[in-house]
Amino acid sequence: MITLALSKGRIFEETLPLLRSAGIEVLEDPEKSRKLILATNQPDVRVLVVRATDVPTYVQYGGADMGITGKDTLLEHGSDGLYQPLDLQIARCRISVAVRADFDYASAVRQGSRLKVATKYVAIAREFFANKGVHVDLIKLYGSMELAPLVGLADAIVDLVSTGNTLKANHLVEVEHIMDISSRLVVNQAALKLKQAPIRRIIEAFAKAIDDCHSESMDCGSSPQ
Ligand code: PRT
Ligand code: MG
Repeated sequence: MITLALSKGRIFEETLPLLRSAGIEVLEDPEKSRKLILATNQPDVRVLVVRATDVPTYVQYGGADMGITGKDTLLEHGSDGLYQPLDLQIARCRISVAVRADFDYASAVRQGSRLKVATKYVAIAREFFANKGVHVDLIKLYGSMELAPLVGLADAIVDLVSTGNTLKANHLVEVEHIMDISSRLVVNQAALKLKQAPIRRIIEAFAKAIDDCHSESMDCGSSPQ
């Protein structure tokens, strides 16, 4: 049995075409079913539905053999014990610093002010501002980061941006582009040894699907714009 951990929403949706190219069809829709273990048309492949931030944990401890997770989650969680054979180039976005449109970020940085930064990505934010030599007080949030500058909880946020519509709707502007993000295939290292043939088959099918997608310059459903 091969167990693949996925999160509901964009990662699940964008993974379906890759699974299809490996001959795998998921038999239930996680948005409709309450089941957390979904069968596929392959009797020896099943899908676990877990929170996006829990995917690396399931794979690390062998609760799943493989999983698909954003690079943001991997950087924040750490990737000990995880083999990362492929950048799937799905669920693409960027991680950025944003502030209220009326906040003068450039002068705050120039003057060496201490910034209050709200984020779910404490590790990524800490490293980014340390490299820049900016002193920050980090405030850990679990969602809706965009709200923090609006109510004076923070001067800035570090968050994912794809279309930029959420920032715009909340009168926030992007002032730093920290890095580009896409989703990675992660594999449990012990599973890779014990179930080498079926796992390799899936990795190769995914790799071929990504290649085909790029060589034909098709819209592969992963463009944020
Ligand atoms: O929702 P939950 O708390 O369970 O977990 P999650 O938010 O971590 O999961 P999910 O499914 O929302 O995101 C899973 C992964 O998708 C992330 O870890 C990223 O790698 C990737 N991804 C790609 C994104 C986005 N694009 C994205 N736009 N994740 C979140 N967003 C957010 C963004 O932060 C903003 O608040 O979507 C909102 C809309 O973005 P705009 O710029 O298009 O308006
Ligand atoms: Mg979410």
